[in-house]
Amino acid sequence: MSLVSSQPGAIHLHSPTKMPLASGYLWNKQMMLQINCQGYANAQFMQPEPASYAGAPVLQATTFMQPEQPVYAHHPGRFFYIKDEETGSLSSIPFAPVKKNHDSFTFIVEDQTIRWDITQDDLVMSLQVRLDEEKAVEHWTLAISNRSNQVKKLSIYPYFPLGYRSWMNQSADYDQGLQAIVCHRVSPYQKIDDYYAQRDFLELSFLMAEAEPDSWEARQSQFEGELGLHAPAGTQSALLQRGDALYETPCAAMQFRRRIARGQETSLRFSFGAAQTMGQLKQWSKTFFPDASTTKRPDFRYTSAISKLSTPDTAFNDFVNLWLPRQIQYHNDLHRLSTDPQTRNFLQDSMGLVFLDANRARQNLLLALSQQNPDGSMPDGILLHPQAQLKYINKVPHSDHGVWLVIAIHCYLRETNDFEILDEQVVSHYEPATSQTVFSRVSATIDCLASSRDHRGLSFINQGDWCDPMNMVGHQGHGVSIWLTMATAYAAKLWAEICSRHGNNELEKKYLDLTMHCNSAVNKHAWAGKWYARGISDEGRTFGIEADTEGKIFLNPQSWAMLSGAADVDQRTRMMRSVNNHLNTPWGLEMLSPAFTTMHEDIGRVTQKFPGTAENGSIYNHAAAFYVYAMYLHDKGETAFDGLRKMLPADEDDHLRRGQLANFVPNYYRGASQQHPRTAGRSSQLFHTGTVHWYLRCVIDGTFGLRGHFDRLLIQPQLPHAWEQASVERQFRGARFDVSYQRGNVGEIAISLDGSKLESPFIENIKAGKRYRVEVTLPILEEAAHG
Ligand code: CEZ
Repeated sequence: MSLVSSQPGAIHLHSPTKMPLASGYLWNKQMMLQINCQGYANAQFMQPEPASYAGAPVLQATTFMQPEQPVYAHHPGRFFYIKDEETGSLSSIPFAPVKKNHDSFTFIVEDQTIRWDITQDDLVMSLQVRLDEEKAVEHWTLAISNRSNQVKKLSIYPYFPLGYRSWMNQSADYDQGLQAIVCHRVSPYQKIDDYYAQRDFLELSFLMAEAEPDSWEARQSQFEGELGLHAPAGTQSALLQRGDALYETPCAAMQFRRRIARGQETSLRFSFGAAQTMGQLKQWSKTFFPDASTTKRPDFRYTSAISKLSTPDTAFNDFVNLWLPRQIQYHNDLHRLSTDPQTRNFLQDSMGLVFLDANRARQNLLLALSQQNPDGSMPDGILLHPQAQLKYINKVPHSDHGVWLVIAIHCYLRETNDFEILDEQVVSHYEPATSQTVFSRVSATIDCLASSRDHRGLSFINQGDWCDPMNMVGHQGHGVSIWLTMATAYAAKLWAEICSRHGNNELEKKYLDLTMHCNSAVNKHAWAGKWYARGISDEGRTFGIEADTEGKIFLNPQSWAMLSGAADVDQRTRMMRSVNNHLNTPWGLEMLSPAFTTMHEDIGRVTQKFPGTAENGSIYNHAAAFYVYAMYLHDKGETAFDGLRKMLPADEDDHLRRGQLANFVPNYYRGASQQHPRTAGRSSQLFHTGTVHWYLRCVIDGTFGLRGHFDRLLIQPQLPHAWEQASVERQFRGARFDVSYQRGNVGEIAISLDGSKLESPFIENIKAGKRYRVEVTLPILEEAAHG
């Protein structure tokens, strides 16, 4: 059997050990659960800052979600031990902690459930988890049927470790009335103010069972004993010992003794999560285990403006039909588990949201604008909650946030044509509150970007731009970012287009001039012959050039020179060649190369990251997506699609190398492929990434060429040449377009709308509610990737 197989809406992995970190994630508006094929899990809920109801057995540092987190023997997870009472043999599902090989194993990730189908010793076991619709609660079902010729006498033990809950107060015990292990904690604090802030926290963790258990254990050390989790003491005796945890590490373990006759099935249901009070748990217990018929929920909750893809590349179809809009929605629901998303992230999330829920995107844009600084610049983070504060990276001043405002609004307008938004008054959330229109606020943002440039016309980088850890290029106030200068040029170009459509030709000219100035400044100071440099340090050192021994070439300035229009045809050709020679790998494009191996005090923290991880020369998919977008804008569809495709695992070897499934685009894959070939291609496993929003734009605007153009739809596809045909459904301005593509004997693309040939690539006079049929015939062409 192949290692990985998929069908619309589900990806199956048939081994628990070949890709041990392969995982799925589920979320609702309050929480996120990531669980891997072996059963190790990370769950967090928002109250309003991230919190947990089960965690590590030691004090944990609070931080944002990190890539490449390892699992360890006592890692939190959801485990079920199965003991054959007659033979005494012990195994566990999904796989950990016993890690005994099953006769068959399938890990199945779906939109709303994560499941395992496992067979072992004539037992057919099916385990599944889904989340509550709104609460921070997981609902688990385990069904076991007996295919042997004898009665099976089993003890089934759910074992849900809770971890070290608090240094002030933690305890756990079984509650008879609730049929639940309930763990109490007091979240540690020292300041009195925090007492009031934390008073309403969900401090209870619970594992509730539908059926009454035969026994239980709430004290972790008593459950585990001395032999370790693969042979816990609790499972060695006939019954669990019903221990409580009194300021001792708690756990939630239960025992169910079941005799399963031949051909019969037994099933158990559990709910696991966080609650505030015992009274609340009592209430909830009545609703947690409804009839199976009422728990059915529709599949495919997430669709975007482009759906029902049918192309020869089925994994790509599945990704764009489901997993991609799903990941975009996740970002917009939980904002990377933060209450103060970085402004650039929030705005790019809104950009993706334009294609899922344009109204919500609109509200988000207005919210971001209401937090604009009085000088017109955008703040480092957007506060989503009255108590939210700027934290972590948002305490470090970055220079680029305004750029993303313009990009997101431009994208919103192209898709919706909602020019009324420009006249909306936005009241600032600062005192004294001022009211200004969206139009004047966005203009002020660009003016601010324009004035944050030096005498050469290059943009000051401050303590970072898009690249957070590039914090020491300009911390003394002189260093500049070539990328940001280009991004400013690009933003000004987009805004000029809006000004012109808004009837303001004076401003249109002003912003086109700004674009021109920025572009000529980068051409004068940063074109290095074969590519553009990345920046100029406080001391005036230009870096990201051939003469550097490491960090010679950065991807972002090349991509954005193509977006901003700084690069002419000759420069584009040279850059693309350089990108291909220096940055291309089988897993995508590296962000820079060679990766830094030592601290460069005039560049900063990025050079201290391990070579080939994160911003230090990994295949950072967000950066790769900018390049793909630039390729589509310059009609390099083949190279562009190659970039998109490489963001996902393909064949079996590729899955093994990356170690993750195609259910999300990760933040990065390991790069530095020349320096560290052994680890190159390995997934970061982190599904927080701005890549997804650009990915969807690339697919809509580029691959299928169904680009919103204010009141019109522009048809300009760049299908991969290997595709003979394809079809897709596009929603645009309330109308539905059934679009089919095929190759034929035509010199150039021919389009027909409801059977009549279109003379221009635009579809106009679109009527909401109407269904259109679009047929596109494409010429048979050859263009080599990375040509
Ligand atoms: O955070 C991302 C940011 O969320 O890094 C991107 C940036 O554009 C995104 O807005 C590139 O720098 O501080 C660090 O060193 C972290 O590595 C962050 O830069 C990084 C996080 O790992 C999340 O991906």
